[in-house]
Amino acid sequence: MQPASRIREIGEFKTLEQFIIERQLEVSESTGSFSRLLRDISVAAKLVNWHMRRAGIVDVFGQTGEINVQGEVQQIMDALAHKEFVRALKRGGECCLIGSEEHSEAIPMRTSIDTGRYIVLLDPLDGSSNIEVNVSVGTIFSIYQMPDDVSEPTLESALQPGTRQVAAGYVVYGSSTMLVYTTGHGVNGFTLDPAIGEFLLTHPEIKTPRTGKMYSVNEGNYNSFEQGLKEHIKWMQHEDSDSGRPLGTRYIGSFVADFHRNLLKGGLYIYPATHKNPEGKLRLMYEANPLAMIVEEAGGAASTGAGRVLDVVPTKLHQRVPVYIGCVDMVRTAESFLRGELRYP
Ligand code: AHM
Ligand code: MG
Repeated sequence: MQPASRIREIGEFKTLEQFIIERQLEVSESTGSFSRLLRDISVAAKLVNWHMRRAGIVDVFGQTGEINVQGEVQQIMDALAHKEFVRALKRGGECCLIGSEEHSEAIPMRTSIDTGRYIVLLDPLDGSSNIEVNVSVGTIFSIYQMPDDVSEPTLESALQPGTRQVAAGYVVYGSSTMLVYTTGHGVNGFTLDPAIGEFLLTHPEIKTPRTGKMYSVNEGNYNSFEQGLKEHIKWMQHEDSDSGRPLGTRYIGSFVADFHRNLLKGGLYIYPATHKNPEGKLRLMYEANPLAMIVEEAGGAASTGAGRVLDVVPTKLHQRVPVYIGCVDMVRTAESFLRGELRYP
């Protein structure tokens, strides 16, 4: 009798490092610089994962007592994750400038290797208010190249639209730890095998479905949503078995985790403008743009409600933006409701 599914041996999987080296020509150069940059990011991710897996045993829960640039209470793990990424990128020498959710200014790298021309923008620990209750959190990163005519790494050189990203990715620290990234040539996912400490290619060429059965939004804010979104939500809740409605709601409150589930299973994540956050809550440069690049590469879409996320021209490192992201048909339907072309009831 055949077993229901064959258990694959570790040696059958390609490691992240092997994969990166094979694909390094995708980023228009062959110096190995980009491969080393991704290696540095994956090393930091493993260290953050290590801290995370020990949370509750060692004293890394709780708040630092600092308020970050977003006006949010900084968690100890936020600060630890930020430190690990900055340290790994500094040591690696391929990155000349970091922008982090946990630091008000862009951070130029002072490194002995001054060849690095990559800019890394990141949310070191997204959804960190969820850590204490054992809910998935993540890291999101966006990679740009310094413009050729610029020699000094400054914030201005980092303020490029999302279409100029050379790569983007995230790490989700969940029931397993996964790193997912794209260089604009497909989306690939790697699962960390804790036994050998390697990310293994478990999810090659990820594609998101055209449409899905789930939507993710903080519905507690319903009263402050614009009319089109209110109608869209009521439409998604309407019973219509022919079109598969009502849709289910899944909302973790960790963007990375909600996004990851929707990417694999199909769904729509929304963080709209609200009274409290009139420009939306999520940050353009290190939350919306990287996940927008990934979702588009996987066949989905990302919109501000008024246009493509990747086309927004940034003016500030910590700029916020409304986000409608996920399956392409679901994003287009949301836009139609926002424009008033679709109405409910
Ligand atoms: P953070 O980067 O400070 O963790 O904030 C972003 C998070 C997202 O991960 C999540 O989707 C959202 O904020 C949840 O916000 P809310 O609690 O308002 O629903
Ligand atoms: Mg975040």
